[in-house]
Amino acid sequence: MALLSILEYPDPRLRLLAQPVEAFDVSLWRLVDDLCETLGVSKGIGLAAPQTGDRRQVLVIDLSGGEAEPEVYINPEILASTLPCLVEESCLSVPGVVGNVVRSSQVRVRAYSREGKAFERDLEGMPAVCLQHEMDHLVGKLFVDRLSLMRRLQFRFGASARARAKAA
Ligand code: GNR
Ligand code: NI
Repeated sequence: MALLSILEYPDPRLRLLAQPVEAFDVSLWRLVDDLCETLGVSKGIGLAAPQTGDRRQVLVIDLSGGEAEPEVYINPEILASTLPCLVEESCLSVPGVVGNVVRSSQVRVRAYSREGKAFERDLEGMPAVCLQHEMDHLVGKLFVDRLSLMRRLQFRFGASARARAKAA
């Protein structure tokens, strides 16, 4: 197992489209283990492979605070979703920023386990929100893209001011 480093905004690799996993082999199992270990020390509730520079459709979720094994979702697809709600989110790849985004409060997801077995699961509340946040990472989307116009402008202004301060 190894700790992976987490890419941060504005790293362009966070914007790439992840590819479906085709081989359920030791390289995949190593990635899953490393994502779980990295999630464990990061204090996050979820982590997606593209946040570590890996372009496979793999994500892990742990809302137990490290008490349970993280849930693993490979090649996830949302089959149905209901009831939009407003949730305050943060992201390990956008440190220091929080903001409200609209998400579905219930989703039905289909995915593969690390052994390559397909499963379907109904999620509600924070697990549902976290899954949607992680699935966004698989298509190069960040929660800051979903903020209100005003909040997004505040974020962009702050980000460009920080970049200028760093360059100076
Ligand atoms: O740790 C995280 N907290 C969080 C809070 C609200 C909604 C989504 C999240 S996911 C985030 C970890 C992360 O960046 N995963 O990609
Ligand atoms: Ni994130």
